[in-house]
Amino acid sequence: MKFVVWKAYHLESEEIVDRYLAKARELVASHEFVVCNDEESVKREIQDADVMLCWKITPDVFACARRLKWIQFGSAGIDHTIFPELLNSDVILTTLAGIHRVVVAEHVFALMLALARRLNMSSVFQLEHKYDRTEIAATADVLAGKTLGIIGLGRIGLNIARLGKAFEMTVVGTKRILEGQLANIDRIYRASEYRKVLPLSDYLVLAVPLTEETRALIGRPEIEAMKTGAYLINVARGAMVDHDALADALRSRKLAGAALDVFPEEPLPADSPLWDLPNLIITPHTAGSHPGYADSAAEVFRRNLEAFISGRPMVNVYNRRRGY
Ligand code: OXD
Repeated sequence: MKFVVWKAYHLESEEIVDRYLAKARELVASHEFVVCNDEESVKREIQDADVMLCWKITPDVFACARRLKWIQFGSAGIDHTIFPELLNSDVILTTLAGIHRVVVAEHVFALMLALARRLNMSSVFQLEHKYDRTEIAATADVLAGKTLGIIGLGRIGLNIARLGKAFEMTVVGTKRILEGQLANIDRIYRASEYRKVLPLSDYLVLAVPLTEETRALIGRPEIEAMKTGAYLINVARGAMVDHDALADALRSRKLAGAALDVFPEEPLPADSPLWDLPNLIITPHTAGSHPGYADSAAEVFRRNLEAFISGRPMVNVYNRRRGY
């Protein structure tokens, strides 16, 4: 079999990606394994490849594939690289969904604590050598006793809920399929009822995949429905939030603060007004970054490789009907 790798568009460091690819190469030692860095070489090498490992594929590259059967993507979400020809093909698409569940939940709590404890204000003061307690002492708050609303109780959402309980928060959330009893959740709603979570939440976290149902999930009316003084944290996808409406709500203090790890356009353009909002924390799509990526990604690839070769069910298969 031939495996082709297109090493472009990844969110990890080169060193971490190289470690993942070295492990993947070992797993397919008896097969051909070709790593491409540029579009021209991948267009050539994909022609007779059976399997591709990549972070993104374009229609032009996909059009060159003659016998491709499986693509293992290097990210949890693949909304950025879905196009009709890929969707309508019978190539198996697998993702790394789930590998970020602990690190993203910890990132969410880092952001929530930073917002509650006004760490962004302290950081600005530190750069200015300014020892000023007044506003920080007057506005810093605690998480205990507050309500945490989680839109999307999937693998990441459930880990956020686990931490929420450790911080003595009330946890409410939404789930696409309601089945059985879920640990760490005080109240659960169907995905379509997510607006019920808005007025309950002191901290509202978006942790759903981007699909037609979740695009533009939080617009002006939804922000209006939130508690005055609440916080919004988005570690899902930028296209879910109306950023003009969010900026207005942060300026008027309808929302006390927000934290964004994802943006409709990445990198966030240098002239975006979001940069200048003092009550907004921006992280550059790093909620899932950690050194364990190489091992976790290679483990998903190993399981899928074994399943692919033996014809058993693979893990993290992209569901074309659900859109994730
Ligand atoms: C992903 C991510 O893997 O956003 O999809 O980090």
